[in-house]
Amino acid sequence: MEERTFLSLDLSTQQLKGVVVSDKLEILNKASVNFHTDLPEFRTHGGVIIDKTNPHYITAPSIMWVKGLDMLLDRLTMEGVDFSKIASVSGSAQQHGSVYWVRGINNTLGNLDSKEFLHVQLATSFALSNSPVWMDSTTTEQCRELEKAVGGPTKLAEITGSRAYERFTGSQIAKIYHNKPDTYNRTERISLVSSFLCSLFLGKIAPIDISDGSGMNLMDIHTKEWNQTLLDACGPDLAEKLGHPVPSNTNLGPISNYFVERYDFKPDCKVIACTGDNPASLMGMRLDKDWIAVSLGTSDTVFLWLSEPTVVLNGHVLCNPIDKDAYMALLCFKNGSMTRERIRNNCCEGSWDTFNHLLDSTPRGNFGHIGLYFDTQEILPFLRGDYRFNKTGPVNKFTSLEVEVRAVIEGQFIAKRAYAEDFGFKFDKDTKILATGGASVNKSILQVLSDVFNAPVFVQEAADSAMLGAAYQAKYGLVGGSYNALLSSLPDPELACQPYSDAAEVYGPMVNRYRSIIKELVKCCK
Ligand code: XUL
Repeated sequence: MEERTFLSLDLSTQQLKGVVVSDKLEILNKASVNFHTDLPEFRTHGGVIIDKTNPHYITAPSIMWVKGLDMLLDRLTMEGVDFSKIASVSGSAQQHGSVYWVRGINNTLGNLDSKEFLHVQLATSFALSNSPVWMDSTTTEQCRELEKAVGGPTKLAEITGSRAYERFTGSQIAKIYHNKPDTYNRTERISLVSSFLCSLFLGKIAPIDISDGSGMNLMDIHTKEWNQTLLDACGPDLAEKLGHPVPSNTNLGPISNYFVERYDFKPDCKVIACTGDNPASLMGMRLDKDWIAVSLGTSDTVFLWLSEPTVVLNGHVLCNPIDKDAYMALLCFKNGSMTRERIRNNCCEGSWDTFNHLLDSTPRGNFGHIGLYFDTQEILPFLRGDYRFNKTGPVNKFTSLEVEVRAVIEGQFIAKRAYAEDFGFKFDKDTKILATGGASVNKSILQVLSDVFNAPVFVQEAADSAMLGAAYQAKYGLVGGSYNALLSSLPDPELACQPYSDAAEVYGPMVNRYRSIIKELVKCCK
């Protein structure tokens, strides 16, 4: 029997990427389409259009994503992919963005001519040509309305896993209904970016999966159904426009004929529900209950596996894409590597070697100094600017470069631990940290991470963890069984460092001190 393979796509902000994996989940082929450089006719910058008069209004042309799909599949063909071996397809996409399909869309999607490009045939299929994306922040008014509809931000967080956020889809849909009622009325179905991608493969509108669906401020994360009060607060007949949410590993049926005829997929190749990039990353990193994943990139993110949902006003609880009865916590910190690089440039003339040397030569706890550095408006905590403290109180400047270097790294990790604890994550002897992202190659930084969390740090080659997670989902959705057993042939993460024996003693009190400092600062800055 010929070996079967699996295909997954990741429709991220800047590019559309695709990967084919073997039955053992090893990467066989990859390709990508960069929206800015490969599709310049859409005039995006980094895949998005920032409105000239309102920089908070950020969208992407839906048809550009459609055109990207044919381009990507052609590139995979050039890479030697034999689509007839693909047993199932799945995907991940940037979260929160919304796509507005015109009436009659199922008829169009179900009757595509394989001799024509998709973007030619779907040119008039969108009631709104530019999809609002996660970077948009124009819906503050609608956010307050949504919170009011259910009795305040805490109540909304209790129901949906998050207080109202501008980028979440509910307030975005409400804005379209209020500002463009004609567009709303011409819309038969609304997809998330992930379910939009899935719809193209399926040849009909695909359901929204519960993990990405929990990033909309519309779904009750306990029942996994839409909350009618919230739907009504956004627009009429919204339940019909959204369709019924499904578990993330749902096998939705065979691939559309368009792909069978144009690319030689087998008619029984299956389409598995697509999900958001953060849930897909959780799958790609193979996170389990005792693990906490820390991704160190442009923005730093922290993922936790949650057995029960917690109510928090800082951060998000999403439905878990692997186990539909579990949850995941997502924490986003906007000031990650850029801020680390600023301090490196100021203190070490741009050299990581010097930075690491200074970091290694200062003691854990930094002589009681704490530094908080927020180059841009931070989400957690809601602050901007630099704040420095010695043992007794605020100071304008630290006395040495090494103190500043240790302060930026300790401050960032103490914040992550404090917010993870707020989620109810208990650090104990079984806790393990999985570090990913650009800065996870830096052992000196990882040692501080290990000490602050008092837990061993492991590393894994997790570039493209969202796309790999979706590839694992393609197989998992097809064959079922235990997710961990399915992935057992993949290499385990490697141990990078262990905490020093005094770590708990040093950082326990520092986390408490951090909490009181933040409380005061947030009060002052209000
Ligand atoms: C998460 C979020 C981003 C996008 C990026 O809430 O807004 O991480 O998913 O693709």
